[in-house]
Amino acid sequence: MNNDIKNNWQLDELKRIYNQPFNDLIWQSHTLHRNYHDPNKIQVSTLMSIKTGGCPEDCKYCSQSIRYKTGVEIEKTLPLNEVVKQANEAKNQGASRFCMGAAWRNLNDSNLKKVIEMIKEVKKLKLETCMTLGMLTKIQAEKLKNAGLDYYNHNLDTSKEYYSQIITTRTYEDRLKTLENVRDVGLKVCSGGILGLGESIEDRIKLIKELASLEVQPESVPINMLVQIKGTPLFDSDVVDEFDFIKIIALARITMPKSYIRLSAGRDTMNDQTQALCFFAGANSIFYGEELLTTKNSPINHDQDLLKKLKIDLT
Ligand code: SAM
Ligand code: DTB
Ligand code: SF4
Repeated sequence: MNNDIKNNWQLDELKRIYNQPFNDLIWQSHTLHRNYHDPNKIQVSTLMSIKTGGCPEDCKYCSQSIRYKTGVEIEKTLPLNEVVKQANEAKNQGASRFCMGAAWRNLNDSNLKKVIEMIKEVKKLKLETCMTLGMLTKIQAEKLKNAGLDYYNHNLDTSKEYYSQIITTRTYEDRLKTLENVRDVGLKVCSGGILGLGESIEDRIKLIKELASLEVQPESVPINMLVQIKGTPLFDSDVVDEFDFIKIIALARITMPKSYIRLSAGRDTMNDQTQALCFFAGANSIFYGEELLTTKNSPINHDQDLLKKLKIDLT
């Protein structure tokens, strides 16, 4: 237990919760959601790719791995003024957090200097800052924290058991180590995963178990639906049943009641009713903006209409 939050869930217990009748599961998750959060408010983050493509890693879902022919053009790290310009636009559109992502295996020292400048400038706009730059050492994490970074995103992606089917160039333990480094220096942790990689339902439940078992649970938990990218090994994989997706959101809410659960990539292909059920089940954060990193997000005017219909306000 950590601050009254249970983090010693057993797999059998989680399976029992997940396998309840749909209405019982959603009732349970929504009830908990109301105890910890305002059900009619969501947090919005805007994503920006500060360094696109050419990544040496082999993540089988990713458009930015150099190993797959996906048509994504390799770009250099973007200049500071471009980052500040996009952060300003995000703020004007209502985002409270600006997340900067780079197609790196890990952060190196010359890039560290550049991202520190970005953090400092984005902070001046009174936005929360988040970065996702690959693996981090504790010393690097500390430097980012000192520059004013609020959150670091590093996903576990899937279960420990299924992970090696998806990525071979770094281990699950490497990912856990980065999360530990981030936590140790006092940064807030954003960590979640992807559904639709060909994993079993049990793998999905195990992913949630891993996240919920961290000594301090992540403040932010992005649940992505695979965006299928032509040219990657996972293109044309079986699509996730939307009820199964909603059930994982519910399980994340039940096991991590205080966390923000982000309905992340994949909203573009989800209908409004599915998204509304995800919000009911406990999702209370989204990415807002025309683009994710290299793919389209749900259009802003569409999101605004949906939130208006549901009478959900931005935090
Ligand atoms: N390169 C860094 C890393 O992998 O840690 C940071 C950027 S990476 C694109 C961040 C996360 O985006 C991945 O861990 C993965 O969970 C998610 N992601 C990447 N491509 C995706 C896709 N096609 N569909 C859904 N999620 C994806
Ligand atoms: C996360 O969990 N999802 C975001 C963010 N963290 C970095 C990334 C989604 C990427 C979707 C595919 C793309 O646009 O390339
Ligand atoms: Fe590289 Fe990150 Fe894409 Fe993996 S997910 S290939 S590490 S950019």
